[in-house]
Amino acid sequence: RIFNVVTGIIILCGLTVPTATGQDAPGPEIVLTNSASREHLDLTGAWTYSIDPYRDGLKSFHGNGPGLGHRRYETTDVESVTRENPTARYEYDMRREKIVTLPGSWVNHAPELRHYDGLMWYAREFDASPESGQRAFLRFGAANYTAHVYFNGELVGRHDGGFTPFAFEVTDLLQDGENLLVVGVDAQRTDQTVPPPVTDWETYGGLTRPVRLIYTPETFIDEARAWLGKDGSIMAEIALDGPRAGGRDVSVTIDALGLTLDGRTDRNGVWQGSTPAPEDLSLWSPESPALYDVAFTAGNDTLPERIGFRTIEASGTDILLNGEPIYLRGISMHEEELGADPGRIMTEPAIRALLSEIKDGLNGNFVRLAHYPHSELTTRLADEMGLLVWSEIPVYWLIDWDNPDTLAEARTMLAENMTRDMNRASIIIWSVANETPVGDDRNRFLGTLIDDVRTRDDSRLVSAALLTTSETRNGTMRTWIDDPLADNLDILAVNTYNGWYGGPALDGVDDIIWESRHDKPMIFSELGAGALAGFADEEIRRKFSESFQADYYRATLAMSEKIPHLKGMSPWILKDFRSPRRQHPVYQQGWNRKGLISETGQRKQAFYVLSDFYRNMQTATP
Ligand code: GCB
Repeated sequence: RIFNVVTGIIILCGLTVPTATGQDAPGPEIVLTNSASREHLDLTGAWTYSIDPYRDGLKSFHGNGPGLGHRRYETTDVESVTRENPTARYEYDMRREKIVTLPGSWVNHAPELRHYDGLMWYAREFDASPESGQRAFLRFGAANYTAHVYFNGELVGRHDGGFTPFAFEVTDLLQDGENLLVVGVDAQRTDQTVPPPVTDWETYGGLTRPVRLIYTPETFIDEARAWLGKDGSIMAEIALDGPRAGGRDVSVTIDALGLTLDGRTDRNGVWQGSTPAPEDLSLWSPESPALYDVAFTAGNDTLPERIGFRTIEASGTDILLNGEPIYLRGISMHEEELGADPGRIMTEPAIRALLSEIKDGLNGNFVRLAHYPHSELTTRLADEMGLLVWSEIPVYWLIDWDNPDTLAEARTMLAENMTRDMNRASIIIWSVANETPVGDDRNRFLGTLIDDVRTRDDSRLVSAALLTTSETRNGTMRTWIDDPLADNLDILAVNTYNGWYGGPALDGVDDIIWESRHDKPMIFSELGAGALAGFADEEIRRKFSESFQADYYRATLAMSEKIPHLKGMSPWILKDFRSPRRQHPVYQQGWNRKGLISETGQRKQAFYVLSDFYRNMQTATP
């Protein structure tokens, strides 16, 4: 709904209208902006689980269609039924299964589940006491990868994609008293999914983010957004859901600025308005991450938010934050907490620990959240702590480019990610892909995603991590971007590993010539080398030693200083992360070792090289 409003604004202002493909962009039916602020029942905590490698819980006994398989989602109390009827036969009993604490990934439930890639059933009983006139929604922060959601024995919905939120209405199924929620979570990816099966990170199947039963009034604010427009106005939009969504009075209030906007929704339940920003507005920036309490109101429903106001633009080869050139002093990060045995359990302290290493340890102002949408808590903390964010969807390496279902999945994922985080000032870049080889089908696929971003949001930049083309003549290597997508992106981003994966020896890296063939800012979305923490190897300085990694950083940073159009970087990567494809028995043992800190947080030599580089840069250009 809000999506159409943005298109409307664009047309009114007479700006370029995105292509038709963008206008069909699928959005989530229910967004539930800032759902954590609503009255809710927190369903994190104890759940039972049961593996189902043959997925027969979803099929008939012989596996050929729906029917009487081992249906773990039924409400039957197996124990009491079998006590009364001794001939009854059940080969499952979710109420008596093993217990785990969710959210989390099943890699931590039991050692034999580390590489389990099938269907897992989770069940949770809870008591509810809904009030009349209230609506109820089951809202999942993320389920990796496919979720089949059953409530009180009924299928209420299915969701594909492991990193974005989804919600199903259960108002009519919710009982006063005991309720049973069962979710089948299937971690398997296929060649048609986003991402495909082959990546370079741990899959972490499971219910990895909070599950909540959310209560709303009958007509409620489903989407609400406020931001600083390019013309300096505070813009706001509200979309209502419910029987009285149309023609309803709505308002947006920012007490600290003494500002109220109000109006009435159209017949689709949508309203948008704007007002010149007051002179005393403090702009959001990494140095001063000012956030305002904003209250959105519609009838008896009020939704609070904390919102920062800033502008971001690309101008020539510059990136302008609030109109001033900025260099992105960044690092990349996977969604994996510190510790010897992580399970993608991103609590607030766990996220804070990682983001503090970037902000305070590395003197950074930017984080690339690779390679998929991270927890909504992460982007909220980035707002609060003052870190600019690159937010990405897992269109990674090889995708089934000409498959319409795969494209639909990527578009839905993009829409879910964007609608979730529209109020995060920290997010300045939506990225649509990582390292995807140029080709007609791929160009079309990514072109559609770029159109979707632009249609939905003109207050941020769009990018993708691209591959480069190189040529070596007379010992000199020249590199440039030869990708038709570049014309369509605001920021050009490239992953570069010269001196680690190919390219010249380290002492030749800073001689590489980077040509600019587009009048646009470029960033290094990745650069990096592996090192086992504690393996210094000062004399030989071989690959996987801390000294090699530190030399690699010195050489690559020296190279970076010779590229005038380079306006930032997010080296690969903050922390060593689990990757099943990294199996060197001495140096890796199942971990990608390109972290600047080890999995337990031990800083490697290269950490200090980058930290010093960023500190000097900060002093030179505050
Ligand atoms: C890349 C990928 C990243 C990998 C990294 C590596 O280019 O984008 O996902 O983990 O290289 O370590 O090889």
